Amino acid sequence: MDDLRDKYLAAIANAGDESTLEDLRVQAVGKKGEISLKMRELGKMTPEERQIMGPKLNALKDEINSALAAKKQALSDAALDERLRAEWLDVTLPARGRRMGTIHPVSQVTEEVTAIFADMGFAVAEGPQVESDWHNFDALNIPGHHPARAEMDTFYMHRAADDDRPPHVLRTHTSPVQIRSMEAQGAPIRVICPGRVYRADYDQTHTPMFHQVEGLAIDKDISMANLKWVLEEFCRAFFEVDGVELRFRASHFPFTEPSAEVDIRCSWADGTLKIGEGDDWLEILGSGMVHPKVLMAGDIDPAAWQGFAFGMGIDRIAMLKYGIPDLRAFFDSDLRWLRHYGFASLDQPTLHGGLSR
Ligand code: 2NL
Repeated sequence: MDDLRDKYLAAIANAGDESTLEDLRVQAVGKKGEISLKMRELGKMTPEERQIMGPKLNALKDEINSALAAKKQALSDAALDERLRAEWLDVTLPARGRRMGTIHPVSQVTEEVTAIFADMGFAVAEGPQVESDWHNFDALNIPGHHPARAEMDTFYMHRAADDDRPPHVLRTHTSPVQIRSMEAQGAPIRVICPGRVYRADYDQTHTPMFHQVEGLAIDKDISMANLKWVLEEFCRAFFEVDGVELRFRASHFPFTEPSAEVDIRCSWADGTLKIGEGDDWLEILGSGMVHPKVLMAGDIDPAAWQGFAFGMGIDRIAMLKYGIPDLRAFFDSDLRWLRHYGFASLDQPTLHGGLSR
């Protein structure tokens, strides 16, 4: 029995893997293993011999089984240690930089403009890009013979030959969204409407789709003075110049009376544009007091209410603020351009954080 014990305990201690261990188990304590065969011999012994040998054999079997179990555990611990060594990973390392794309300057500037006007109490309104010609033109006091309606500027939707209703159009400005806002909520109202607009025009400075933001404020006693303050406040925040100077030039739009175009002071020294200093002026928006006929089209009584409206090109002010030279490149989806002029996706513009950080 001592020989058996020494033999198996040594073999178990030396086993290098689980299958060797399993072979040893079968040889020693398996059904036909050496110890099992010895146990069968108990039957041939005298009761006295059996009383001594029985417990000894059982103890040996237990000892071998626990040596097997302990070795098995040791082997699997060693295997796990080895695997942990091989698959070691420093979870404190920063993640590998994965390109997530960038925010398009048009989206960035739309967010910036929205944040500034939201701070002044303007809500954002959206509407359809395919409009009735009533919402796009008539409601804005643009008569049928007006050049803006001419075939060359406006994209008309297809109509069947036997359909004589007026055709729908791709909206040429976001004003129809404000008409719809007036119809839906009445006065008082303060909204801005950013979005895509379409005009049949393509050259250095025009693309057939571009972006516009318009604003509308209507109340009992809104005046041109409120318009000036709101636009100055906007330009100060957007261009990040404190002593911003604006120039209001008398102008004409069918939907406002009086109307003014707004220029901002700038310089072009060394071919680079600086906003807020110098002796030049740059046109940045159009504005005016909402024409009474337009209020009526929006179901608002012009005898009780009045207000101002303004409009500007988002693409254009994005180019001015961020020094982007070519408008047409905006819509080419060129990845190199997007990486160069795009904004970090997690860097949301906020007024308190500084819009263009
Ligand atoms: C420009 C000029 C302007 C408006 C847009 C407007 C809208 C309603 C009523 C009255 Cl519902 N006016 N919008 C007013 C003045 C100018 O845009 O140069 N845009 C790029």
